[in-house]
Amino acid sequence: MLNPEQIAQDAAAAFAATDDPDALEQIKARYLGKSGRITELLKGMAALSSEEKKTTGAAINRAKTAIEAALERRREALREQALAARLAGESLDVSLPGRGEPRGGLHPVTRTQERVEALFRSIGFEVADGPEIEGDFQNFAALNMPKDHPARSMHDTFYLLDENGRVAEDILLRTHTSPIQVRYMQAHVARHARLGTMPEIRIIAPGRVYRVDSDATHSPVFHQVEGLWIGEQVSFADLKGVVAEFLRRFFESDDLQVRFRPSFFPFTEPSAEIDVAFMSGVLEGRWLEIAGCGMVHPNVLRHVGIDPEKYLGFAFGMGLDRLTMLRYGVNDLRLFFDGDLRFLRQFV
Ligand code: 2NL
Repeated sequence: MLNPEQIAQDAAAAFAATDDPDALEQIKARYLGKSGRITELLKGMAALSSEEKKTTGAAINRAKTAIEAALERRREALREQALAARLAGESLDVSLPGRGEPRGGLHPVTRTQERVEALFRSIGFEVADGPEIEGDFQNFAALNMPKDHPARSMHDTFYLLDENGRVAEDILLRTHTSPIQVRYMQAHVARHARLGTMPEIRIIAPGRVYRVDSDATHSPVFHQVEGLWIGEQVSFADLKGVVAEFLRRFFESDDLQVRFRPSFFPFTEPSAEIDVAFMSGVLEGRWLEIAGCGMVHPNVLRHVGIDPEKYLGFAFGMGLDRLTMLRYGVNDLRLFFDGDLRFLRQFV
């Protein structure tokens, strides 16, 4: 019969001789497996006397424990070897120069919007917001635009489809930012109904709007800002003062010329178009249409629950894209929507 101690020494030597974890487990089977050397020894004990069984059994068990310990030590050593090899492969040179993070920047139209918001906040206007998917009432009906108004046609307005894939006459992409103001007025009226008084409304409503229109000067998505001041004593003179002062501050030009021409909008009466003329630069002396405005139509006030006999006010609207083009000297509207970094980087 082979000496258990000798078998344990053989096993330890065999474990030490391999660097491969899988091979190590194979070798283990040769000693501790079903037909391994230790197992064979245990089977051979059947023939021994009970006195011999005691001493031989103890020797075999010592050998088995020694083999298991040697195996565990070798497993641990191989694990450490593998980890060390992996870490060496992943070594990092912290002295290398960094790759750098490209710096982001705001879109020029966003910069214009933030500038407009800051200027109006500075004279006491609040900035209002609302959904881009709107209802017929908020976008059209409340604004005194009757059912047969051309702006409501599918040639001009993006309508959404219902769950059956049919055009939902009632759900659309807002065609202007007016519905933000309609919602604001409705909420304002509801909030102050109990008090019997109504604080003034002074808001601007900037945002993205949509129309079925696409050429060199029109994009199906563009940006507007509208303004609204409702109170008991708000006049067309206030409108002229606020808008002219805003435009002079926006373009940083104290001598900017501003003129108001009679016009028509369904939601204002009277209505006017606003033109500006710069006193210097490439556009010097040319009148440019920049905004529309007017006194809020009594029907609009009625639709949102404001008594037009007690309150009145003015509203105006202008294109943020157009303001941006004039301020930065951009001549093609489409540049704002292409996402070309060669263009956009110039504004960072
Ligand atoms: C333009 C003209 C305008 C308004 C927008 C307005 C909003 C309400 C009530 C009455 Cl809630 N009016 N907005 C009024 C006049 C003109 O925009 O040319 N925009 C680019």
